[in-house]
Amino acid sequence: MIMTFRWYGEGNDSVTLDQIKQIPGVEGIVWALHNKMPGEVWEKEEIAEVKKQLDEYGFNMDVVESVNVHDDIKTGAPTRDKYIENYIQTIRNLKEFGVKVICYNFMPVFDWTRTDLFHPVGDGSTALYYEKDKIIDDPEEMAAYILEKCEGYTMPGWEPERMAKLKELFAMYSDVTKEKLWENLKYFLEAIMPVCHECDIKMAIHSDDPPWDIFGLPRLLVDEESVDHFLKLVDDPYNCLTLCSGSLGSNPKNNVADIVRKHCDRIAFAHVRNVKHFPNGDFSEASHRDCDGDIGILDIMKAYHDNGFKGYMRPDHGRHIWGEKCRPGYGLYDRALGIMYLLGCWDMLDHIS
Ligand code: DNO
Repeated sequence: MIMTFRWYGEGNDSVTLDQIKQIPGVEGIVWALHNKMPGEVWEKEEIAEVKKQLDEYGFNMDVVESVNVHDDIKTGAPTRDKYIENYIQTIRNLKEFGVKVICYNFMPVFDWTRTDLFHPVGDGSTALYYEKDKIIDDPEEMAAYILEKCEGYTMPGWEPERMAKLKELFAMYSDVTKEKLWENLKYFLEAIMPVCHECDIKMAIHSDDPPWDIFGLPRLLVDEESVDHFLKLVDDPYNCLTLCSGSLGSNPKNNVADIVRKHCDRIAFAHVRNVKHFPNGDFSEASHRDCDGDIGILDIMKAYHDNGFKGYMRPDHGRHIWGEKCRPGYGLYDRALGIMYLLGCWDMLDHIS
């Protein structure tokens, strides 16, 4: 297992590479060109700039999160091939710098969705929170509510410019059923798989978050059955998963450790975090410690270890603790604590096996 840490880039993150370097065990930075719009080619000079920064600290840049997929590809619009060509060019450019895994998602309109980005947890810290009743019928109202509450930070995919076009985006997806979305995903993957082989880059789809339809928009990777379906849809070793324990684990019916045991060889990238469920369907993010949440972090780590997981892992979101001002879910302190917990589990499993 190769431990990594997500970083939003120079001038775009409250956390510095210098700080990350001091967290034990981090080998690679999970990075992205955050100024790129979906569909744009990532140019070599831009990638080289990040490489230079990471090289200075001896971090690898093996995992990119995310090269976002253009809405025309997701909706299957006639113009999709042009954007697929651009995606292919980006894959080729990333290969030049040794990238091994591209994390992406195929969620319509919204990326991950929460209703409160700084929800008090009860011990003085705050965490990302999902209140079911806030996600009912009016996405515009919710977007306005979220943007107002996010203290100037944005969640990926929730950029104010994108939210300003919500009506247009919803219209684009109006006739995209779940079946159609699966077909469009298959079309996209089949078009890029030969290049992934040639470049030795794995495509690792991120689990949908939360793992159920929202605002009538279909979501695909929501449970064990849909993960099975996805892996069979394009049965190729380069068609992989970013298995996000917190995304899938938000549904109490999902057993993430079972999915790890079943598909470990197709998990290129593991996001590990914990979630606390409430009886009414709301959930709160929690510290990485097993007993602070409900999704069985210890079982999940054991499943990765038992199956000889060789891929990349990162602590996923953290709480906001000790008064830290940071991107929602992406501060330094709680993610550093998370890493130490995950490495503690891993070292112990190594030790006793
Ligand atoms: C949330 C992240 C997601 C992920 C994208 C991948 O914290 O895990 O935003 O990066 O869905 O495209």
